[in-house]
Amino acid sequence: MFLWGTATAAYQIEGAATEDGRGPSVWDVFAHEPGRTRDGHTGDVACDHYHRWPEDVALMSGLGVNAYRFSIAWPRVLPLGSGEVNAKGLDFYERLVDALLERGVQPVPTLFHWDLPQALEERGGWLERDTAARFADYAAVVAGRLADRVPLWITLNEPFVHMAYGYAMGVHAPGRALLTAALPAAHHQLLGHGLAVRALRAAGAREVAITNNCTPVRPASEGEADLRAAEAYDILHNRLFNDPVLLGAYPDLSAYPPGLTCVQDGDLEVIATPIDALGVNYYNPTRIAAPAEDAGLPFADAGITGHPTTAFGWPVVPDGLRELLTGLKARYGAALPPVHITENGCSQPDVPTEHGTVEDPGRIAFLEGHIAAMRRAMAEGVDVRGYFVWSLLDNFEWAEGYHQRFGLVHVDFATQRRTPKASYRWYAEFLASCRD
Ligand code: GCO
Repeated sequence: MFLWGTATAAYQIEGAATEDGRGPSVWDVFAHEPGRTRDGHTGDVACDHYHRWPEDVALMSGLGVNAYRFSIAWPRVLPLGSGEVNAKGLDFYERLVDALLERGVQPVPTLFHWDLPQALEERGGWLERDTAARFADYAAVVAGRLADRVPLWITLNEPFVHMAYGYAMGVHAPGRALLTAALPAAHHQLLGHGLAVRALRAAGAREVAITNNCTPVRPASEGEADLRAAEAYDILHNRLFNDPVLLGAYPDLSAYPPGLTCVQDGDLEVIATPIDALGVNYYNPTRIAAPAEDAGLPFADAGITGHPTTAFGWPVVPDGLRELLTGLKARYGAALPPVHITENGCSQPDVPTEHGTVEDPGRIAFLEGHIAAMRRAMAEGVDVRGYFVWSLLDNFEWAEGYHQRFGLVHVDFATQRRTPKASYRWYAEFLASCRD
C-alpha cells in the first residue's frame, strides 16, 4: 500500500511545553533567548496539539490520508534526556497512535526532530559521543511501548539541517556557530541513528528509516571552480548523510578541514546497519558557485532564478524532485532502499477571506506538480513507497516563528481555530481518486 500522508513535528505543533512532566529542550531555551526567532515567537503553545489532538486526528480522517508522520518529543518521554521515564509522555503518544489506528491512519513516528533535551545539551549535545548512546536508550524506551503497533519508524529528521543551522551557523537551536567544527554533530547523530536502528529492531520494530533533507545540486556554470564548489556542497548536504548509511563510508571531506576526527573503529558498521527505507525531504534544488577568495567555506549559494517562489522565497522547481530521486538511484543503485517522500510542501501567504475560506492555489499547484514529478521518477524505476505533505497544520516554523504557513489547514493562533484550506479539499479529492 502506497502511503499518502501529512507530516508534522512535536515542537512545531504540540505546545504544552511544561505540562505533564515534559522537560525543557534546546528549542525551548533558544526560542526564549532575545533575538533568536522572528518577533520572539516560541513553541510554548504552538497549535496546542497536545490538547487538541482529537480534532487534528479527525481532520486527518476527513482528508482520507492513510499515514501520518509526527515526531515524538524526547524530553516528554525522558525529561532529562536519560534516566527516569515520564509515563505521562509515553501515554500521550500511545493515545495518539491508538486513535490513528482506529481511523485507519498508519502512525509514522520520528524519534528526533531537533528537540534535544536541554540536560543533554548541557553535557555537549550532539558534539558529544555519549548523546548517540542516550538516543538509542530513548529509542528502546519508546519502541518498548509502541513497536507492536507501529510498522515504520524514523530515527532522525534532517541531521544535515540540524548540524548546519543548529551547530555551524547558529540560526536554530542550540544556536552554536562553529562552522566546520560542527562536523562531530553529523557523526554523532549518524552514530545515534545506527545504534537506534539496532535498539528499535531489538524491541520488535519491523521497519526503520532515516529522513534526510536532500537537494539536487546544480553548478552555476561549467567552469572548473563552480564544478568543484558544487561537488563540495553536494558532499556536505547530501553525501555526508547518505553515504555512511547506505554505503558504510564517508565521502571525501578534504574541502572541510580537519574533517571528521571523531570517528572510531566500528562506527561505520553501526551507522550502516541495514535500514528498510530512506526518508527524503525535498523543497528545492540548490545552485552553487565558487566562493569569494576570503570565504570560510568552499562554496557559495548562487540562487535559482526564473521560477515562481513560495512565501519563504524558495524557488518552486517540481522537476527537481524527479532529478533528485533518479540521481539517488543512479548514485546508490542496489544500495538504495525504498524511498518515502517524508516532507514536501510550501509556505504561502494564506489569508482567510471574508467568507471564512482560505484560497491557496499556489499550494495546490505546488503539490500537483511535485506529485507528478515523483510519479515520473517512479516510471523511471525509482521505488517510492510514500508521500507526506508538509504540513497538516500551519505551525511554528523555527526561526521564522508563526510567519510562514505550510499547512493544508489554516490555524488562527489567537483562537486556535482550524480552517481547512482549498488545498485540503484538493488533497482529499486527489486521495479519493487514488482509491477509485
Ligand atoms: C524540516 C522540517 C520542517 C520544516 C519544513 C519547512 O524537517 O526542515 O522538518 O520542520 O518546518 O521543512 O521549512
